[in-house]
This record gives sequence, structure tokens and C-alpha cells, in this order.
Amino acid sequence: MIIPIKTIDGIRADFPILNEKVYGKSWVYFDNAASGQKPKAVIQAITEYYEHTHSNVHRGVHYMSQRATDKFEHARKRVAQFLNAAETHEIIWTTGATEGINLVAATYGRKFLKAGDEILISGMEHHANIVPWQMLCEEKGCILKVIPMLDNGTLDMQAFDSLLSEKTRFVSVAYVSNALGTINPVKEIIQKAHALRIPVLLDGAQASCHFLVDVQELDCDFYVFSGHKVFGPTGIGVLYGKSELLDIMPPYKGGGEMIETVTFEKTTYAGLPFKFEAGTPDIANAVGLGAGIDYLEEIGWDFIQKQEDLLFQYAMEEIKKLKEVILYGTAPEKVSVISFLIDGVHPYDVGTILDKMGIAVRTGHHCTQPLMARLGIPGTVRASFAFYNTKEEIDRLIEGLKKAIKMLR
Ligand code: 7TS
Repeated sequence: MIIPIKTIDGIRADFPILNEKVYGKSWVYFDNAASGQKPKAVIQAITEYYEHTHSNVHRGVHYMSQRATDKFEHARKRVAQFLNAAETHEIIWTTGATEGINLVAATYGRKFLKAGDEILISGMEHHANIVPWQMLCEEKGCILKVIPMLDNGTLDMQAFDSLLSEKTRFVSVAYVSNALGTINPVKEIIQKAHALRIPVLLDGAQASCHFLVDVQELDCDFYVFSGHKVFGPTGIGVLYGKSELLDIMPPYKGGGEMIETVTFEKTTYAGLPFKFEAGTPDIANAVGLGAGIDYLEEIGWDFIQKQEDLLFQYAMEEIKKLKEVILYGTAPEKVSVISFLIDGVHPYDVGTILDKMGIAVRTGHHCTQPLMARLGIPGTVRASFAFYNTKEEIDRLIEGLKKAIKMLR
């Protein structure tokens, strides 16, 4: 049995925003896939940093700069432990998952991919894992190939087998779909790609908020996630890359921090991780992300998963009782995300009624327009749960859906 160190009430008390009222009603936040809320531990770590530590990092011998550098680099170490990276310098700070993918496309992609090379993504990618590769294809004449999706929201792995070939030079797929919640068989994808010596990037934006990811065990070559989705601050994210790849990649942006020596004739670049970190980094938010990881570990991943599972199973049971609801994405392996429509009703109308009842869900295409086109719909209503949500909140959602059905159908 998993014994939480805190009750749900205790956990909720850690997240000040969960006490907010919307239209006079206690607020129900079911848009966790868009961004997680922040525990006091994160907010306080950022305040504490600005009140007692701030100076620029990696420059100057003065005391506060050293202290800021220590905190900043400690946060990097925490992220390395969180992902089980072999080396701390394999952790590159970015602004988020989007920047991480752009970085790899713009550096590894530009240097090592050429006309006719194929890049393999999946049919359920977020635009962040489509557009950077399309931009690269336009520039270099590479060809974007797409692993199709089956009707239940899983990847067509037979199609993957036939798409993967000696022409494939890069594979970039979501670990977890943001629109449907499907957990993809990334280990199999990595093993098969590696058999042909093809590197694999995993978009972990929707994975690291639900379960612990071990990049060495997966053996992925790159892994990206955003701080704000793992209950840390906005504006900070992480690119993990294997040293041997990061080492041979050119820098991304030029400027201070990323150099070793500069003359007007030639610049030599710093080693890892600084080669990819031009300019003053987001020190405070890196420290905040480190505090967020500490918090998650204090709550415990077993508990987080158990609580999310409970919420998901309960919500699925209740929502299936509403015969007007059509579910999208019914993969056997899923995180706590439910995507649906009320038959014949536009998702925005459902979202608006729920909002007026104080319930926040996401409506629309979820930055996955090709996935929505595949399903033949303009978008869905998406309810995504986190470990601080409750069964009572799901009851409010079901009540809201019943009202929407009555009003809109
Ligand atoms: N990849 C996936 C799978 C995502 O879900 C998102 C954001 C991103 C990349 C981009 O993350 P960012 O932090 O760099 O913006 N997904 C969503 C969502 O589902 N609703 O709002 C943002």
C-alpha cells in the first residue's frame, strides 16, 4: 500500500491558486495538460532566490554571483537526477519543450541531414514537434514522413515498421499525446530506430508530469520537457541529449556564456552544457524548477500515479454513462486525459458553459490540427487531471456536462 505523506487536503493547501473562486464558485482546474499549477515550494524558491541570492551566474568572483551559480547548477543537477541522465552536462536549459525541439532541428538537423533524408514523426504530434521539422525540410530538402494513427488513438506500429528505412535519418515522437493522452510505445520505437543507427528525440512535454522518465533506460538520444507542465515555472525547460551527440552539434544561438575565446577572426565555443546557453539564463526559474522536482519527489510518484489513476477511472466510468458523449482516444495505455465531444455540439459551447460553472477545460484543436483532421473533427473538449484534483471536482464536471447536454442538444 502507498501511504501518502499528505492528505489530498494537505496537498491542495500547497497550491494557493486552487482556492480561487471563479464566478463566485470554487474553481475546478482540469486544464493541467496545458500547464500545471505551482506549489508554494516553487513560488517561495523563486522569491527566496530574488530576495537573498540574485546576481548573474558564471561571472565575477563576488560572493552572490557564486551563490547564484551554485543554486543554478544545483537545479541542473536535480534535473539530471530526475531524468537519470548519465552526466549533468547533458542537461541544457531551454525556454520549454518547443525550444528544445527547435534547437535539435536547427543544430543536429542542419548539420547532419541533407536533401532526400527522411524525418519520421507521428500523426499525433503537437505542432511543436511538426513545424520545426517542416522548416528544416524546406531549408534542406528533407522529407517528412508520418506514422499514422489507428482509430483508437494508438500508433500504427506496422506502418512504423514499413516507414522506418535506411532513408530515415531522424525520428521525433511524443512520448504521450497531449490531445488524447495515449502513451506511445517509445521503447520499441527507439530500439527499432537504433537498429538502423537512427537517433530518436522524445517529446516528453506530457510525460514528465505523469510518471518518472529514465532517459538511460529508454536509451533516447534527446528528450525535451517544459518546466511549467511539471508544476514548475513558465519560461524554463530542458533539453537532454547524449553527450556524444551534443558534442558534435554546432551551437544554437551565439553570444556570451557559450564561448571559450572570441577574436574578430574566430570564436571558439564553450563545452557542454554552456555551448547551447547563450546569454544570461533564466536563473530564477531554473531554481524554481529544481524546487518543483523536489516537491514532486516529496509527494512521491507512486502516490501521484495512484491518485491520477483513481480520478481517471472514476471520470471514465461517469462520462461513459452520458450517451451523448463521444470519446476520442481510447488507447489501453493512457495518462489522465479525457478528450471528448457532445454529439452535434461545438466544443467551444461546451467549454463556455463549463467555464460559467467555474470549471476550466481546454477546447479546440490542442495544437494538433493534423490529428483533428485525421479524426474528422474541428477539436475536442479536453479534461486533464493532476494529483491535486478530486472526485468531487469530477462530479462537478459531470453535472456541468449534463447541463450542457440539456441546453445545447
Ligand atoms: N509537446 C507537447 C506534447 C505538448 O503537449 C506541448 C504543449 C508542447 C510540446 C509545447 O510545450 P511548450 O511548453 O513549449 O509550449 N501542449 C499544450 C497543450 O496541450 N495545451 O496547451 C499547451
